Amino acid sequence: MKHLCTWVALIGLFINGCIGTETGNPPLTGEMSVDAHSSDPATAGLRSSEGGLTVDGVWLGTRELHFVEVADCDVAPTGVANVAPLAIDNHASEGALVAPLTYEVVPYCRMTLPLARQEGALPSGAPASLAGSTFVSTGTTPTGTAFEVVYAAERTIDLDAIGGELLFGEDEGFLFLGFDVAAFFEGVDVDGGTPNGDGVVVLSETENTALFSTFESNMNRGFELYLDLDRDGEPDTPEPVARGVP
Ligand SMILES: [Ca+2]
Repeated sequence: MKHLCTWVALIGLFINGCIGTETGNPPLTGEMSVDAHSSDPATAGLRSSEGGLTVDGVWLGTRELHFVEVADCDVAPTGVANVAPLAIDNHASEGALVAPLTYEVVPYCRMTLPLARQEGALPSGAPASLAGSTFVSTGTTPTGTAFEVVYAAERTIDLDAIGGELLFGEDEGFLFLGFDVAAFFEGVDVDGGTPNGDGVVVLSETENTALFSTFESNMNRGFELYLDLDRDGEPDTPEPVARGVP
């Protein structure tokens, strides 16, 4: 019996070694809620207007999301993803997407978020311009003109820790990844754009390029990470713990 117990203990160690992490501990699990929101509805509101733009579409998906440890902050992340790829979806619709999260209790300096290109059949309700694109936002201006922002290029957004590091303790791996439509559209005079033949103001690399350029320079800082320890799918605090850097 003693030999059997020894073997069971050794097998246990072996299994722990296989599923463990660099710290030797198995990864902790949590959740990431993902949703668009607005920090300033007077600039851009979500599904309703408070005098600014009304945004009804924020279409994007990602490849794997990684937290980068402080010790490896200058290195591109490798290894197991902290969050599996997020399917391309409209994050301006009602309700947050909730994705499983794995993490360790180690200081992270950033999270990397590579946008995914839409390939194959379009998701239900998606605008045609999403085909081959990595980001599309749709809505209407205060004067009722429809608009579409179409971003076609590959882009990886680094959300840098505010205050130097992100450290999530046990039971603290509950986060909210937000896409702030007010940050995206700050200073973008969509009503000043030239509509196409369908009456839609399209902002892209080839249409209304000056407006698109302003949007693009805003874009990264609209990606924000907050704590959501109460797991209500909303940020716990007004200020994020990490934000996209231009
Ligand atoms: Ca919350």
